[in-house]
Amino acid sequence: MSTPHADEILQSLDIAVDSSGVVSGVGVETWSSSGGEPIESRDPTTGAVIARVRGADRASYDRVVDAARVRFEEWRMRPAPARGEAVRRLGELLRAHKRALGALISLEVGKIRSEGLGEVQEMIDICDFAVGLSRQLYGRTIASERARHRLMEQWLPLGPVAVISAFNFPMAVWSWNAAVALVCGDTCVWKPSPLAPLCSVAVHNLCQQALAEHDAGGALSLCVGGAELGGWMADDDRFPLVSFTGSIPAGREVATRVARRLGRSLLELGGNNAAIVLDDARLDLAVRAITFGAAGTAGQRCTTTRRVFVQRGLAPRLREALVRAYGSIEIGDPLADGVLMGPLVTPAAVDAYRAAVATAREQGGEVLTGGEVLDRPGNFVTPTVIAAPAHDRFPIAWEETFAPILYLFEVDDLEQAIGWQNAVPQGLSSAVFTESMRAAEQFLAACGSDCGIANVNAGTSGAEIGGAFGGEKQTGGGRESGSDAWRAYMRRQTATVNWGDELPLAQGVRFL
Ligand code: UN1
Repeated sequence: MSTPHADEILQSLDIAVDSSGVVSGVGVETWSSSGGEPIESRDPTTGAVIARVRGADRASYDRVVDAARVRFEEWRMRPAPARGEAVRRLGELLRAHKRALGALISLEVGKIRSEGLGEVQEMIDICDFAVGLSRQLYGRTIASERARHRLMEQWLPLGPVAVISAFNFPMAVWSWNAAVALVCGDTCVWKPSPLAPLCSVAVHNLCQQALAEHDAGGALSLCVGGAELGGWMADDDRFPLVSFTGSIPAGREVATRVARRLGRSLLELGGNNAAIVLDDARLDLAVRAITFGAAGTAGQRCTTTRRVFVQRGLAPRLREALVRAYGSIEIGDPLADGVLMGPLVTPAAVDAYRAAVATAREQGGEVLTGGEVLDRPGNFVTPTVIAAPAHDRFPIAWEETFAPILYLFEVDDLEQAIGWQNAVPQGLSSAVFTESMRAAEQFLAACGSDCGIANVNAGTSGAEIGGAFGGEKQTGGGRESGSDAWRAYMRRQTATVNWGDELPLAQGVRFL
């Protein structure tokens, strides 16, 4: 049933699989491991089923959410630095299991080894960040207009948070939410992508260990399932906040349902990220950044570089250099040495790739390299560069295809490049390559990139956790991970304390 290295990886993470290939549960209080249909985890490299994980039915889901609610009432009263200690322990366990967790990501979603390890590092980093944050949940004091009054703003825990994550970062995106939410005093219920249930079980097991050592069982729990489960969470008043990462259509559905009950949602949806390369750019930097940005993770990051706007003077050289760089990308088993690109996640993703390449050709694009589905087991395609006509006559480039397809446009100048870059519904990440200080500043100014992330001489993907991560327009407007993104997980309270003997009213109002 499973590929040879799969057993080894699962064993090293204490994931037990019974004789019928189903992962056996941990505690039902924290992991909704009964009732629902088993969900198959498939290895995208071979197409084989690795194991099956039981999904949550409604009754087990309700039990998990109730437990998260009960734990919240206790957790919110612990001092934040004490909550940080549990996150510190989780970070230690992630460090100790980094290699195996990275390999499991490669096995289940097809990331190359280095990127699987990078994803685990991202989790470790956010745990470190959250531990520090646990002593920095600052509010402000405000000068009161009334005598002998103190006016202050404080941040308080919000409640259980639903975290719905996508397959492409099957561990890290959850951790950006969970590590921060925990120190903020919230509990979390995680619905991972049904394409990556084993990654969630492995992480969940480590969470249980860390939480048990801090007498905090139930603060992090797991429910495995598909869209129906996501719908339960969106409609569930027990979650004041639903954090959703995924496609724009699914995000629209979740946000609408959460809004109907006047809940809060934190959205991290699709991107359609561009790199602008001006005539004076360092070609070597641009080529490396674009190749990693577009072909890395087989084009399956929300930050993947999907469009390049190159100024005419440099266009022939960039084209040639990109085709050469793409020629050196070894495709294959993501855990094998030297491989730089693994498979796409599912056969459906291969179909979407094939369809986009065909549409691009119909719309006047010329495939410079790639464009093929490999004739071998697994979901393998070749990384593709397509020379595109004018952006406004090439609608396929306005949408996000989650695959390694890069559209290359020639532009006259920076203004045209920025105009085309911003002319799509998504607004996540962006980059400019230039040696000109003025051009870089123009790109970062109000007339420049309209994205949540804007980089100079660095690619669109691979953001650090220290910054707030997220984007504008249909990307959803949410911010996760570093900076002050923690505020989304707390409620703000404005408090006025009168320590005098009088009761002056604000705005000088007189009454009684
Ligand atoms: C995503 O693809 O959903 O900036 C997140 C990056 C990573 C996160 C991507 N740190 O590419």
